[in-house]
Amino acid sequence: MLFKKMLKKLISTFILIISLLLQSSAFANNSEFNIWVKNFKIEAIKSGISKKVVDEVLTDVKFLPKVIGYDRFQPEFYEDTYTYIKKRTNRSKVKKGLTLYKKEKSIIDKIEKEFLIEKELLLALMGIETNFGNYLGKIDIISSLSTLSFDKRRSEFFTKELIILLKLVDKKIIDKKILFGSWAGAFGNFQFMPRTIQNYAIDYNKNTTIELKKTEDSFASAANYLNKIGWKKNTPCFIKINLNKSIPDKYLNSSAGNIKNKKKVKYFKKYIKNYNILDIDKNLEAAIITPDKDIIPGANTYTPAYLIFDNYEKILNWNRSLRFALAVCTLKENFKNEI
Ligand SMILES: [Ca+2]
Repeated sequence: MLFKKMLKKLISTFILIISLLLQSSAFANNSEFNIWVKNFKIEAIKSGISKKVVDEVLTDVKFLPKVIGYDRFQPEFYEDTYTYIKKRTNRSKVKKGLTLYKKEKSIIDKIEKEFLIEKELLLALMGIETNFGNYLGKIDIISSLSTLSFDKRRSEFFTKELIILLKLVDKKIIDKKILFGSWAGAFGNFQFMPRTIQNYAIDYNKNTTIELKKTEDSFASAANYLNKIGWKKNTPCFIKINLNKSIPDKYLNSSAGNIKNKKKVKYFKKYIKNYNILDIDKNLEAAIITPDKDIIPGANTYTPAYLIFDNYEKILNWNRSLRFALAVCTLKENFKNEI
């Protein structure tokens, strides 16, 4: 009994000490953060942004500990490829996309023609990024970008993004009132980072600001981005294959960082069981990916496997994840069968 009491007391003392420590580190962080904000403002003004905008936008800037939490502790659990794709390309997602398409048909069709990007691809990207505008993110991205710039881990990258964003606000291209999005600073229907906005976003309806939470500007900006990075309309993205175990390991890509060993499809003939029934131009350049290999513990090395083409790599440009690109192209095909 006495021991239990002592243990209880010990635990509550321990919790008290931990919370005091956390509080004091938050205080320390806050005061250091305030110094960082002060210095950052000077740098921002030096880089040509007006003092008025710098002061206005950064008035309520806050250090957001939860953003550091997301940055440090991104879950290392990976769903296997089939589960990942299935979850993101299901029937209800297709239905939701079709409803949006019916509502905005004339504008989406116009953008498809003008930028030579399939409407199905645009719908697929919006569906996977934000579930058609339903998950736009609610974090004040001035604070999240500032927190990540203040933090040492990727300070340089996020400081540049924050400066770009302030410049866009200063030029009145982006309205500071709409700057709510993901913890990493992406926002809008297609989750653009500031640099992507600067390089590819457009004011399609010509009302002087780029509204990435509205259909016209967001669809045109996404289509412009895909066009500029070289997506080719009506050419393939990927095709599923059944591999022979005789295939040398070097041809199996399982990381999105650097796709290697690209060859013409026909070069891989002896390694692909279903080669003769593949409905694809055998002279196309392709690489083989096996996304579960090395990532899912105990996964079969040879399944699932896909031949991927140039277009697939364009989607990797958008987001460097093998599964993401597979899901986008799968959802695109699901739409194709319905529109
Ligand atoms: Ca506009």
